[in-house]
Amino acid sequence: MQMGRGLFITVEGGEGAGKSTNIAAIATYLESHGVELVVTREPGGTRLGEEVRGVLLQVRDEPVAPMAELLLLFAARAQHLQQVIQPALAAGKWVICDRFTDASYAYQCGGRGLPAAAVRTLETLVQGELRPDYTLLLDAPVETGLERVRGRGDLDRFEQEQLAFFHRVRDTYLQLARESSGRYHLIDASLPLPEVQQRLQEICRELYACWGPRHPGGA
Ligand code: Z5A
Repeated sequence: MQMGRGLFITVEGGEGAGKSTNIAAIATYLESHGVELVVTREPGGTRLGEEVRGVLLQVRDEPVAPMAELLLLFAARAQHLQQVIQPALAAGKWVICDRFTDASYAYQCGGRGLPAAAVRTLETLVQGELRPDYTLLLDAPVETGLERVRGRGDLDRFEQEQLAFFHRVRDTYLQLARESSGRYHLIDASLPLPEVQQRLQEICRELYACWGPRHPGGA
């Protein structure tokens, strides 16, 4: 990581793993310790990105080509990086992003069957050398997560996928966590919320101790 730049943390997981709920708790914890923070999400995070998100999540009467889906995600990501993520990191702020490129590996490669090389090529093109410093993977059995979100009403285009799709997504995330164990923190998101949040707080405490405002290389 470059000296003086902020920490780039991504939060990943399947449907209903608790990303939104827990990001709010993480942000409260870090901000109360004086960390300047930008909380954002993908797809989204900019006006253009939020429009792309609408296009991607909307249920359509035509099949969406997996490559078209991937390119839309990376178009939104390019805008997000230029407009939000890179300026924040350069200003020494920490960025917490609800999903990032690992979601493209999990959903578009694992879920939809695109080759990982396609994501790797776009990753290099769009991000250059920027990669998340830490990734918090909220992992729960597929059925547990779906049960949590399916109580919410109308399902979006992803949520309407078959069970096998979500199993492939989860398997890909777990494989990424094994391959990049230095970057990944795996959290059992099937536990009761207070226990999940306690574990996340421990991780944040460690990150703060290493990279917090008082650390010489920190924000
Ligand atoms: N996508 C992609 O395909 N490729 C990419 O590169 C990117 C994204 C970046 C939208 O993302 C879609 O974009 C996503 C993948 C695709 N597919 N889908 N669907 P999203 O992150 O916005 O969508 P999501 O995963 O569906 O988010 P979500 O449904 O909002 O889930 P969540 O944020 O992980 O969960 P939550 O809202 O915090 O919690 C859900 C409920 O569970 C809520 O009532 C909580 O109170 C409850 N909850 C949370 N944790 C617990 C625990 N531990 N116990 C009990 N109840 C809990």
